[in-house]
Amino acid sequence: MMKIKIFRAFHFLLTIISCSVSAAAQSPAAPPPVTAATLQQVAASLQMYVEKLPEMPKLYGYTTNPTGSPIPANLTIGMYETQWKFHRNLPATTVFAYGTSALTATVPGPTIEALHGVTTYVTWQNHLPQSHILPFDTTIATAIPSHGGVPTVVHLHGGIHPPQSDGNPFAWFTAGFRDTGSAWTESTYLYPNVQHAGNLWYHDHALGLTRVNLLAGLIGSYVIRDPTEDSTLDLPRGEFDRHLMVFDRSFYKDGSLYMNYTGDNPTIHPQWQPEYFGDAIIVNGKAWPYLRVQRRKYRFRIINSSNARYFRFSLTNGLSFVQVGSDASFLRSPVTTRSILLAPSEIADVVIDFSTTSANQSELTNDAPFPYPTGSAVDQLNSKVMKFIIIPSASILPDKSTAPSILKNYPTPTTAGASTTRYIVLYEYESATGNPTHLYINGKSFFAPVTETPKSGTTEVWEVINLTQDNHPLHIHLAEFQAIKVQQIVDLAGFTSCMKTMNDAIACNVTGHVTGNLLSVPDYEKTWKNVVKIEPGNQTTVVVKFNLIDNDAPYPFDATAQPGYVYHCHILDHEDNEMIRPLKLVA
Ligand SMILES: *[C@@H]1O[C@H](CO)[C@@H](O)[C@H](O)[C@H]1NC(C)=O
Ligand SMILES: *[C@@H]1O[C@H](CO)[C@@H](O)[C@H](O)[C@H]1NC(C)=O
Ligand SMILES: *[C@@H]1O[C@H](CO)[C@@H](O)[C@H](O)[C@H]1NC(C)=O
Ligand SMILES: *[C@@H]1O[C@H](CO)[C@@H](O)[C@H](O)[C@H]1NC(C)=O
Ligand SMILES: *[C@@H]1O[C@H](CO)[C@@H](O)[C@H](O)[C@H]1NC(C)=O
Ligand SMILES: *[C@@H]1O[C@H](CO)[C@@H](O)[C@H](O)[C@H]1NC(C)=O
Ligand SMILES: CC(=O)N[C@H]1CO[C@H](CO)[C@@H](O)[C@@H]1O
Ligand SMILES: [Cu+2]
Repeated sequence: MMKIKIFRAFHFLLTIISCSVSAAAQSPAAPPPVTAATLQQVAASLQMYVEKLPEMPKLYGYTTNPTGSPIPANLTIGMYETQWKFHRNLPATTVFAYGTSALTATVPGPTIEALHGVTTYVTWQNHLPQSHILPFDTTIATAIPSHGGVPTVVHLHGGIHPPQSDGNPFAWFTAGFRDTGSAWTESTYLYPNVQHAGNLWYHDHALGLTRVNLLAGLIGSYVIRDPTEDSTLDLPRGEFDRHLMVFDRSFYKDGSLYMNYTGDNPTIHPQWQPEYFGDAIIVNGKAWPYLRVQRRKYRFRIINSSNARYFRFSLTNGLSFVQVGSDASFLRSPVTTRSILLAPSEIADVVIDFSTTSANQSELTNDAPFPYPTGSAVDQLNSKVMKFIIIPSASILPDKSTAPSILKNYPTPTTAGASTTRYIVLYEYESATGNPTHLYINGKSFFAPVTETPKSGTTEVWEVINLTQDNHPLHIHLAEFQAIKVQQIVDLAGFTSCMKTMNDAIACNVTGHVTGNLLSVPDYEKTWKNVVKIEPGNQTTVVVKFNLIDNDAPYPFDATAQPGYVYHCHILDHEDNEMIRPLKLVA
């Protein structure tokens, strides 16, 4: 009890401190102002499809003992300031990158290959300089070290691991651990990899700096493989199984990363903007790359690591996606689709069969408006992602891979047996001029005492209601979850105005209002996930499991320990401005 109190008092202190430090003392000096037209010109000057798609370096999260059995590995991964060339027409750019040395650090960072059932230990080290390369905003709750440096903390997105290894926003640290946040306890993180095979990614999660640190380059992918699944499923493997980490960035003429130094509500927040959109689409660290493929099946694990851009992908020349999995898990059966909508931080695991076209190339395109779903239409730049060049058939190796009709039978999500139903309501607040000032969940700041305290080992139902104009990707740490129902809210205006005064779903007669049309959950989202999209003006019913989904087994570690977990919107600009709440499991 005592410990919790100290922890909270410290958070409070931290906010006070952060508000009293002037932004100029911490944020880098602003470069000369630049217009949106110039940024677009720079992006437009990057010739499409001339950069080869990089494959990021691999690090193995396991090793073998003398008898050949897999055993845990100890990795050390650093964060470095380095130079990265996003395109041959662009000067090298200063970035923050993960890697095993300053020379080998990449954007995105190395792909960590983990094995189901074998623990991976990672010692995360911060080698970043005294000052940030991008602007940030100390009027939102932000980690501020007393001795300078860039606060960082790594979260393995989708990982089922103890709270001490979760990368709590308050567990940040600077170079050499000179300063640490109030929840910092250890430098080596433990990832048990007890969950089924799936697609994860790691990224920074420092308080109030997540959007900035990811924009600077602190992202990487992590895959859990299960040899039994590999042998029973026969999906494309080896060089035919690739990661595509997609994000958007804008650049100044000198090649440096662009982020707006002026907030859209500068008297309240000098720098914060509700969403970042870049003009250039980057895949595995290169703008609009190409990949030479054989006329056969490939598996692509597509990760949207944009700050705020949704992508709706399609392929030209008649190709389809055969979606086999999402972020957390396989689908029960493959779903063939011409287009896939990915929210920030969502992952699609797809097979593309290049033998089903006679064309010699196919473009991966995007047509999602931004912000999604009511924002601007894409233009000729951000409507393109990358190109596949299909090499002449003479060089095909026999392709025996398949996307079998039954991939995996996970338990079906059900509300029966749920221990608790919670209403999770998303709010956006605006200034008198109608510009967003901050976003809250359940009308509460991140610093308000914890209200979500699920019992470890149980299943809950979360009724998620969006009272904002945007679609928000909801991410719950530790849990795996699945949307089972989306229903429109009738008399939305009346319900919203009641909620804005009372902030109490039951008192505002939520069940009387959630009586509108049912929307279908797309087939390719009917699986256990780490992120679900929350439609505006609708209630989304989400089954949330706080145990291992395969067999309902309890977590093999103490999930109730300090500092607990968090759940939040995965639009990073929203998360940083408090669309985030603590999540504390109890025994
Ligand atoms: C990893 O570190 C642990 C604890 O320090 C140690 O017991 C283990 O032997 C190490 N594993 C390898 C492969 O070095
Ligand atoms: C930066 O944000 C300010 C405030 O919203 C806006 O006026 C300006 O046009 C933005 N700059 C660019 C290049 O978009
Ligand atoms: C990528 O993720 C961002 C934020 O997490 C989201 O805004 C964007 O829509 C996503 N894009 C795609 C293509 O999924
Ligand atoms: C691909 O096909 C187009 C039109 O059929 C042709 O113009 C082009 O030269 C071909 N490219 C390659 C690389 O074979
Ligand atoms: C809740 O709303 C429904 C539908 O508008 C209405 O029929 C019902 O009387 C309301 N219940 C209360 C307690 O206000
Ligand atoms: C619910 O979501 C659907 C799909 O995005 C949208 O068409 C509809 O307008 C939403 N309902 C309300 C009341 O906003
Ligand atoms: C697109 C959409 O329907 N957005 C709605 C989200 O919820 C708010 C408040 O309830 C509505 O005003 C928006 O129209
Ligand atoms: Cu959001």
